[in-house]
Amino acid sequence: RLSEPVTDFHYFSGLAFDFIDELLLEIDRVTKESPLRQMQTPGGYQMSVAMTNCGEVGWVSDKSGYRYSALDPLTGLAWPQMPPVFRQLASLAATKAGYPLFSPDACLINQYLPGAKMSLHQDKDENDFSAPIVSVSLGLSAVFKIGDMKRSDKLFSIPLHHGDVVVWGKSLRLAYHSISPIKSDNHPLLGQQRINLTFRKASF
Ligand code: MD5
Ligand code: FE
Repeated sequence: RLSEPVTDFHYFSGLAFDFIDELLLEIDRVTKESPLRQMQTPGGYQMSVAMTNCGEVGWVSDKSGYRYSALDPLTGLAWPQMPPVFRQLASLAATKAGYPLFSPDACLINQYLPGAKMSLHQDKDENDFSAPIVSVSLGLSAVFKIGDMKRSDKLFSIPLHHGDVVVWGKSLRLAYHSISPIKSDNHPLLGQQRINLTFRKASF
């Protein structure tokens, strides 16, 4: 399927630029309510990426596994609501990519400090694989790598920069992917960090 470099991948360079100020304000609000935290993997490691969520459900990991949860295990409360500007940007990108009905119920907020990475994995904890995933990159740049259905498949590199929005279509939903360790640098707006917003339809 991916013998040709990645298809069903829609890259909108700088699409988030007009939304940045509002996005940063809302990220502050969400992370005050449900703080960023480094979750434990089922294997007992601590992830280098710090995470939180907003929306009806949020992705969590601990010793008993990965899953979506309606409650934040740190606060015991529901996750913060998904801010309208988040929804607006996710819908705009999904519509441009040919998914006008995309209606995310989960937004994972990933914070990468220099050195943080996300090892090769598949996103398979969602119930609805017919929906795309929309991801918004803010702050420091990253190298994203994507393969195919097998861990051993050849990887293609895609640079992700501040303001970029990517829609991963349904034919890529189960492709292996990773984020290489973030290089130490300073971003004029976000400082020494990369933030990624990942919008998903997790429940049916
Ligand atoms: C990131 N996050 O930049 C990425 C953006 C995650 C994760 O991978 O699981 O939190 S999402 C990129 C993505 C999602 C689903 C499928 C594919 C890529 N893909 O098929 O390549 O923090
Ligand atoms: Fe992923």
